[in-house]
Amino acid sequence: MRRLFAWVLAAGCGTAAETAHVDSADATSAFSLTAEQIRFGCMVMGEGAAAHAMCNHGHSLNFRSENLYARHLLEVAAGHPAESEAELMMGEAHGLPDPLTPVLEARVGERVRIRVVSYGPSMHDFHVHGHVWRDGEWWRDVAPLMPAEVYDGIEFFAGAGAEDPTPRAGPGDWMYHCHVEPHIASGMWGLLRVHPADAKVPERFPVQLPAPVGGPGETVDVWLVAAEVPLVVAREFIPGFSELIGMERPARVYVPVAADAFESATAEEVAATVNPETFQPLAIVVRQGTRIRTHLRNAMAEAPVSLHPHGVAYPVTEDGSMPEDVVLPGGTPVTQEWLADTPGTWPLHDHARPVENVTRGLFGALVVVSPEEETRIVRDYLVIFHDYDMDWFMGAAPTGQPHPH
Ligand SMILES: [Cu+2]
Repeated sequence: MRRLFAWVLAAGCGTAAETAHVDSADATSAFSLTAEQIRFGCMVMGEGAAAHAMCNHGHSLNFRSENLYARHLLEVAAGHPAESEAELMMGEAHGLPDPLTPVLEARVGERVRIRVVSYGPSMHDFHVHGHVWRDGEWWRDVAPLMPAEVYDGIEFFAGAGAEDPTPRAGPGDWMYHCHVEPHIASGMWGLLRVHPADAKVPERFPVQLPAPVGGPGETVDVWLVAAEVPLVVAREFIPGFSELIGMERPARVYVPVAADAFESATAEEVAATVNPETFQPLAIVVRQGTRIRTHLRNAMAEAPVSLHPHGVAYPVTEDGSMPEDVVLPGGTPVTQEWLADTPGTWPLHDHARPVENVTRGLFGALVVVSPEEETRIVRDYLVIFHDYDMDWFMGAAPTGQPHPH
């Protein structure tokens, strides 16, 4: 433990007596840190206003945050060398479970597409290990995104090249993450799991995007209820962790429902359809040329909600950001209709109270697929980078108050 103490103290986070102790080999029960000290790996950034401002946001992927720094501390506490974090970036290293963040899966040689969307106040930079992709004249393995920016040109053969299915990286667990380093430490990473080419796998992996629906001339109805649901967003590796962030977060999300449940389902019934450990952001996936007709109901207790799309074609009355587009709690549902004429990945989010609602989870994506893409892509994934502001969930900023930073 001397090494851990030295590392923590070097970052200026208090005295040894306050920082950490390990009483037994059972690290999960004996390890403890104060909330301030484990604050999302902020120790690695030092102290002061800048560190606080960056670390005070829970850096998340698809609602979930896997704190690499907490995993590191746990491994060190269990007696593993502290020098390297590399093993943590692989699945099941030292018996640790897979990250809560999406595990993107494919077999060697299957064509993978990753669509990245960014929400929130930060800049992020998508990076995946072992793979490159083609971007016009350039080969790339990083893609920077500003807030509300989309980068959906990440395509490669799993375990192989961008344009050649000959094995290159091979099977295994490959880390993907935001390359803003403090964001890795505080949760913004996941795994690309490449199975051997002959592995028996499900036809569709759990977080894979659904197959596109609709087509030219067709109308697809989407029934959505905005609801407050508890989501499991982080893991309590270390006692005290949940005191800081809560393992469950009272998220606000769009929940797709069946047409016949749209008007009648109670807030509790809608919430009951959500698995808090696996629920993913809303993804409406259609073929190019489809008319999308959304129906939005508000089952939340107090927040107004709307649905504002990017990229699709519509008259101004269907924008989702006008006063008449807002659905009040218990209010009359709003129907909107858009033409998905442009292939790509498009943000889709609340515009009734965007700072608070989008921070809490009212976002998703429209995915418009061309016939050629539908044939080409075998495994299609959506990764949403976002930050949930800890102050909202720590009670520092009551509902409706201005953003504290
Ligand atoms: Cu980032």
